[in-house]
Amino acid sequence: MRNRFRMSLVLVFLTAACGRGSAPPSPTAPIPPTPPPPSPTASLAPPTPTPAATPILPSPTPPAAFQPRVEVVATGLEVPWALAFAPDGRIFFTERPGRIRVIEGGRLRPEPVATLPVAATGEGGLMGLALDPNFAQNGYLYVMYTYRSGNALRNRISRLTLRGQTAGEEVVLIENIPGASIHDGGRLAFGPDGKLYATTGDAAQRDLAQRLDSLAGKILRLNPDGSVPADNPFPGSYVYSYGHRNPQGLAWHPTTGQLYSTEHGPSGEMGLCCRDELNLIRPGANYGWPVVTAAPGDPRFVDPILHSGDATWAPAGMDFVTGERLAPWRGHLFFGALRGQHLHHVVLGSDGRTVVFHKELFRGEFGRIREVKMGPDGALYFTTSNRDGRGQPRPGDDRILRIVPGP
Ligand SMILES: [Ca+2]
Repeated sequence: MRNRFRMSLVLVFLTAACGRGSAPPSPTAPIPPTPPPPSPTASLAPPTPTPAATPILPSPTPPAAFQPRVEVVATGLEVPWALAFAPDGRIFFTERPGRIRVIEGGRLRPEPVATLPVAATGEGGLMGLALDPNFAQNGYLYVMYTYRSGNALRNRISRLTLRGQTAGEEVVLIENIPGASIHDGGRLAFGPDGKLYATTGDAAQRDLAQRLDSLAGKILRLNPDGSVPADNPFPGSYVYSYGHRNPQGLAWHPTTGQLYSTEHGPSGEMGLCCRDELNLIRPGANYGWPVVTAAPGDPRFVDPILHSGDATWAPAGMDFVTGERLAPWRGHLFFGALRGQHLHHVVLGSDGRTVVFHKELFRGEFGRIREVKMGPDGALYFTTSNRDGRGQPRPGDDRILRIVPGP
């Protein structure tokens, strides 16, 4: 099937959305001076001269002549939560009820490579998936999922080993991350520094997000063997950043190596609504939840670089476009919107912090969109989430789709 771009989509400039143009606040939390090093393989986006003290705003360059189309990769799925591409072309993905499945040679294998005994309740279940940077040699897959411990829900991060068509030999890396039927975070991704990053939600206990002795409401950073990296911002702690409500997206800029994360804003807590966030993540920084939301300029916290104001996106997976195939979008950031039912297209300025423009693509066309991931084939993959209990399933749902050059 083909879906043309809707060029009538709203183009919104950030200066209106964020409402603050002056210098960013400097958080009081200790900030180590060195961000993760840039990816050695990143060479595709234009160089980013950033030393200027004042953000330079390149003129927006909407790709007017670019007509992508959408291809169907797989159908009949149940809440595909995360995608991971193996070096040999296989596509691994999680389904939230507990299955790890694989698409091989363009065909979905009917049998999962693993079915995990997860607690698939509410927003929890089998969520994040990442393949080891040396996956071709060691077959390691990393997963994050919700499980039941007595009467409580918890989340854990585990490593599995793939042998043939079966993944097993589970090694638990982190246990007892607070869980709940909502706000479980769950995204896993390897950074360009070779460390494994994970997002955790506040597990509906919002005050935990400000507590450095809790793993809830955080972005965590760990060595692949589950130990704490020696250069983490808080010695002996997995915590990389804190003050998060329910972050569910992680992506590193292809040239600067800087980390970005999407986060769900309040849905009724303290009488607040909406204000979903896109954050530029700095090690050790405090992103404010539940003390502040949106971008109030409180110097104790780091404001988002973009937020949804009074609208709700419910942002999830995200990635930057790289490569030649979608060249007009190279270096642009895309994230899926569940409640917002669209793919959010973001162009950053050369400072990596200013949003030059952003717009909503495919609004309503595919329903809820959860995972977004750049494929090794140069296509941008995304997944629907219409069978998660909050959507309206359509024929073929849930689906994995990909954007390729059109028409
Ligand atoms: Ca925040």
